[in-house]
Amino acid sequence: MDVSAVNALPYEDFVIFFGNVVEKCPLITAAVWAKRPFVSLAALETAISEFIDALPESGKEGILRCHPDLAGRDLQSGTLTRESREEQAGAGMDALNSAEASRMAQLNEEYKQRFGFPFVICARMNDKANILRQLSERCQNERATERARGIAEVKKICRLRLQALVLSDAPNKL
Ligand code: 2AL
Repeated sequence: MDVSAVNALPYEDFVIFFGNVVEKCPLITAAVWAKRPFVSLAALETAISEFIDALPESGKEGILRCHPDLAGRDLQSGTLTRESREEQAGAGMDALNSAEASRMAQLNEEYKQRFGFPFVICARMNDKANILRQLSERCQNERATERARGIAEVKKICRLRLQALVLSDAPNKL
């Protein structure tokens, strides 16, 4: 799908197609539709990034709270979004041994207790060992540092989701 095809999408289709580039935040996609025409896919990504940056800190934390835990309840109950399921499986989150699973659950809880939002990391850019190490290290940070770090990870996830969508021929199915 090239950028002219993206620019030609009515907002209903645009939101269906790009609505989960930020996990469970179709409002962001719906808002940036009004910024068309995009000169490139990178310009669409920039529009999303700028929208997020303009939110108050409470809005940024809201975005983080829309993310499922890694190896958490949604993975176990099969209720992850397709994108999240693929990302988590790619990082081995669906194949943790019992020691790893309980460490992950314990650290995820500790992180949420401390910050009031979940630990977010771009799973496609990390493996299991790296995720566990970063989760443990990042529990020590300040809240504002973690809010910014989590949002930076959301943007990495968004970039990879956008690329996957635009490279696929999925729009033909709209
Ligand atoms: C996720 C997710 O669902 N996909 C990803 O890359 N990271 N969740 C998370 N809490 O980091």
